[in-house]
Amino acid sequence: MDTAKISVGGMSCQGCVRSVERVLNAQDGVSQAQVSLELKEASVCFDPQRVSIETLKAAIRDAGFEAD
Ligand code: 9UX
Repeated sequence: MDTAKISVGGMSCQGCVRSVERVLNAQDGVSQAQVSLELKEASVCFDPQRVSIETLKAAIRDAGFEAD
């Protein structure tokens, strides 16, 4: 498992945080995703054989947020 820190933009409240956590945790290959509103960052533990960071960023963007 690798851990990635992904900058997440566009989150205004804890509801947004839960939305981003939900989409990340639903991705194949993600074992655990936690999002901080204060840090504007997602911390994602994932299996790089099963999912790429680019795919995780695309999922965040599909949910209506920004990812870098
Ligand atoms: Mo909070 Mo985020 O009411 O779109 S869920 S602002």
